Amino acid sequence: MKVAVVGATGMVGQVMLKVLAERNFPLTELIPVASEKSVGKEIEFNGKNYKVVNLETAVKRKPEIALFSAGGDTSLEWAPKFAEVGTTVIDNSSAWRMDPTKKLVVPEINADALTEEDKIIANPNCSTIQLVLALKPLHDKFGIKRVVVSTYQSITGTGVKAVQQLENEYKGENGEMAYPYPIHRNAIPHCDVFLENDYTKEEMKLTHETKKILNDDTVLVSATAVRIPVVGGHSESVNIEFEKDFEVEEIKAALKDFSGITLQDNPAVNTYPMPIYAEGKNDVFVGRIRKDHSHPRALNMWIVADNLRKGAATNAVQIAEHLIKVNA
Ligand code: 2RA
Repeated sequence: MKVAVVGATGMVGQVMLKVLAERNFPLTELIPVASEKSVGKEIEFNGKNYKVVNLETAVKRKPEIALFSAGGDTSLEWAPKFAEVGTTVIDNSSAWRMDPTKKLVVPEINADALTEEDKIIANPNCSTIQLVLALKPLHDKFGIKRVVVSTYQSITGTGVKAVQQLENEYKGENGEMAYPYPIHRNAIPHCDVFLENDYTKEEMKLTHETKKILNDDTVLVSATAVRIPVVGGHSESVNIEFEKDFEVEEIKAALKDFSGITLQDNPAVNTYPMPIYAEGKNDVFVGRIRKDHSHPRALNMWIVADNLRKGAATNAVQIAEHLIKVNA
């Protein structure tokens, strides 16, 4: 199987390659795609060197699958061109997520809805994936009325420029700024851009994408997205109001049984999820599960995941794995 990775030299693209290799994805030929300045560079994958090519060349090679992480504009222009030659595109940008004709997929939740007709599949936003994976088993069992989420997001979600800014600030050096303010010793309540309603795009992605993936517009979601000087992953403090009564043990059992979730919840021995330990892992980690004592049917919990893995690359590769399974 020929697989293209569009954006192969970027942060998510590099993790896509790592995850493809780790999971022994059955590809016979890798087509690494990047901008003109990287064309001709060699990328080593599973002991073989592949030359980076541009998008025009990659389309002509007609890969069966193309994993995209190259920004919305590139995806809007090129995903249809790949689809026209029969490629199935799995796109990590926000370009297609809310398109009513495109599926927004977290495999453990809604991959079964995919058919051979789906030639452009949207990978949800990283902060949405980890949230909705934890919500799904609880929504099925107890009916979710409302979610209030505050995120504590890794700078890797912004990209290399942000990581460089933090390193410069550690060293007391000036340099290019990825954020309007210093990120070292700071918390910036501003992820992506502000909209007319005074929410940021990141916050509205959590609201809109969660409804689409759960396939339930009645679920109310209110979000605050904050950037913090952390690299390992995104953390989220989540308050959930349910339709039905519940016991914490029932919540834990529902989470524990759901694929892709690891419970880390034993305050007596300081056990709870943290990005420093989630980094490099593919699961979504849930802990600090406790009743909200201010409401009869509400719960608080803490969700952590590596935003470059389950939040992007691993979820995309898992969609590709599902496609192989169903088309086998
Ligand atoms: C962020 N979720 O963390 C966005 C894009 N990866 O900045």
